[in-house]
Amino acid sequence: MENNSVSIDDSRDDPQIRFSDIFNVAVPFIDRHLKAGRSGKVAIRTTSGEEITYKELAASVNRCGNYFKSAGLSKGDRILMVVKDCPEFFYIFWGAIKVGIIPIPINTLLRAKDYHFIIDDSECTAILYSPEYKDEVEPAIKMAKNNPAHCICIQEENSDLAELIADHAPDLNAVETKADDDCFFLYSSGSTGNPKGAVHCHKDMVYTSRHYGVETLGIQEDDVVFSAAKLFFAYGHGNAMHFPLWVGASTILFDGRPTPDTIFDAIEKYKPTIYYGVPTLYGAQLLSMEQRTPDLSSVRICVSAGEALPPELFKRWKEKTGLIILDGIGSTEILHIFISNRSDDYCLGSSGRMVPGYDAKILGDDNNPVKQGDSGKLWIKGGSTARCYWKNPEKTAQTMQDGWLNTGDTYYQDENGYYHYCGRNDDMLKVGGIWCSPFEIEAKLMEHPNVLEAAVVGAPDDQNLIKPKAYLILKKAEDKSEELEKELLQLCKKGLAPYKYPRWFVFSDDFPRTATGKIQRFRLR
Ligand code: 3UK
Repeated sequence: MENNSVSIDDSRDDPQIRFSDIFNVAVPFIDRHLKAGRSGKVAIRTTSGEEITYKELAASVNRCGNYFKSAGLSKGDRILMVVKDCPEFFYIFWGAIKVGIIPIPINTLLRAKDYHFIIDDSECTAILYSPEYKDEVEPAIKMAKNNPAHCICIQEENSDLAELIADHAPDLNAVETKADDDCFFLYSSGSTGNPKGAVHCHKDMVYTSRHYGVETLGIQEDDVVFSAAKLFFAYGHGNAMHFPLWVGASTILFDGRPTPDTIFDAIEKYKPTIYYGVPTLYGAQLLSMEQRTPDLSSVRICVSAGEALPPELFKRWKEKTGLIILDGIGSTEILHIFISNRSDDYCLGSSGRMVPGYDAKILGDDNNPVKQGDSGKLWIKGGSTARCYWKNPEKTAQTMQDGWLNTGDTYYQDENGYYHYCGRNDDMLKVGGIWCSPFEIEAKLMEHPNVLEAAVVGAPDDQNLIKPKAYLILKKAEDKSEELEKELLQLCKKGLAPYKYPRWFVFSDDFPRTATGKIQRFRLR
């Protein structure tokens, strides 16, 4: 096989991906497009009006790789990226990979103490950041024990990336790496404890792009993608960067805060064919559609991940837009989505069926597989799973065993093969000795027309027994009343197993959320 190439045997039902012995993933994702005749095609369009062709992308990636080399960085060094969604994100990420440096994109919504931890934990040699984040990043650099040789605010006078790389050559041969050499890390924030760096290899992006992007989603060269989930998030990373670059499509980058209006504006103006959102945003978008009728006619696929999509949101979105939302579950450790609904094969309220290339097992408390239909702990095996957590053998051993990854989720599989989410293992409730999924109760509450969002947690009653407690955000706060509480109670008592109705209702304006918008139920408890 030619160096840096991938071969896929399409004649089989489960196409096998093979990698050349020498394999640097920047070649198929960046360089390949020039030979394939896409030099003049737009790879990246920004909502501030920039257009970057595949040829310009490759040249900037190469200049950036050459710049890193000239700055004394070398193979195996790690660089942190606290970078907003902009073309420079691509130049740094791929330029680093091409010269064997390990880029580590991190959440741009973190605080100084988190950056401090990651600067020390990763033992990075450089940190590159957008000026928007300097107030949190710069104090973190000062606090850290590790002293990165290069701290660069990339869109500021004197350290603007475009200027730093301008004098470097636009050609660069990829450094020799292997498909299972370390390529990039993504830090995953657990609900407790410090973030852990999931170590991903060169082959991983190929695996997700092929099995999820192409075989499951059906992304094609003429697609234009737009992800409301940002590039630093593994979900956004695949959506807006890996998949379009794998097939030679175009991606739209928006560096601002995703709100219903900013997202609708971008969709109307840049006309994506694939739109990726998260449930919370779909919910807010639906609400805003009471005032605004956005033109979504360019969109053929809507995707949701990050947390389970409540069936009510799916139904309302379909009613309003005529489009279905494809829910799928992914994780930072697996890199992207491994169970998913499809346009021609979906089951409302489920995460869908297995993505090709992944296997699942659902284990009971005794660590044996449960009967089909019973819920248990979901473990996943597949070729894009992180090799380990960086410098954390204990967590690695707990989470990754014999190629299987413990997702931390409880699932059951129905008789048609669809997987149904029942909650995080740590969020599940036992009520009267029986497992009870907060998610099921939330979905029921959200059927009520006044309810925007619901979060259910376990709370002790006067006998110190755990019972469900519902926190609710109403569409209009003034709708709160005793009458409404009674209606909600009736709705739950009628539609759920008898032990499952919430014993308390608390109305709030917002919920505690992670930086990526997930509800932090443990903080409500
Ligand atoms: C939960 C879901 C129900 C689940 C992610 C798509 O979310 C992503 O990665 P994270 O590491 O979190 C993983 C955990 O989030 N989850 C995600 N999607 C769903 N639960 N239904 C869903 N559709 O607990 C999972 O273990 O932040 C999502 C692609 C790449 C990703 N990294």
